[in-house]
Amino acid sequence: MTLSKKPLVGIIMGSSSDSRIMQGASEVLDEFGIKHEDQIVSAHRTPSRLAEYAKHAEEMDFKVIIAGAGGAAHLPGMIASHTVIPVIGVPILVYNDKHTKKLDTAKFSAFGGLDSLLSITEMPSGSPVVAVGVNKAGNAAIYAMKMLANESPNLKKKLKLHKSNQHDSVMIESEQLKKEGLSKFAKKIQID
Ligand code: RP5
Repeated sequence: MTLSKKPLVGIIMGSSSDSRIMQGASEVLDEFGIKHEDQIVSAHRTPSRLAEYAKHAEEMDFKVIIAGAGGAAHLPGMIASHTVIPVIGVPILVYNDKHTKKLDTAKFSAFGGLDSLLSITEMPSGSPVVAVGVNKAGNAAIYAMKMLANESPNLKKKLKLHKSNQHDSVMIESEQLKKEGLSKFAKKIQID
């Protein structure tokens, strides 16, 4: 499988407001040099386009689709019902608010993302969708690459390096914590 010439991953989202979260998937794929094609496909506002997109994804020979949606979150399941390409759903917490730039002042789904998580994972038997955690678009990208890595030793190597880098950064932090003491260390950790 050629991993660089054409997009292997299709990223779709139900609304432009989802792009703030879904960009997390593109960032991770870009970091690993995996090409992706990104589109907005609304299950409720563009239902016919949804079916067309599924055909397009098959024509493009995408190996995996990452689909993010908030609220009732029909998009991942409906795409999965139109194609045999595996679909990874990203349940989205913030939605229906295209004008707020800051996430902390944006509108949230009434059920805190649990609505979209359950909607995506509770597909009836026969048309499965896997899901990552709420807003975890980056994890969807890592999972997609794990699937692609079955056909690419080079990508597998990169993912293993990514794992060992994660290990190393925890070791560095742990050493620092041991040296400074917990109270001093904790004061320095800023959560944005
Ligand atoms: C879902 O409902 C979208 O994925 C988005 O998260 C939310 C709001 O969509 P719009 O009101 O922008 O159509 O379909």
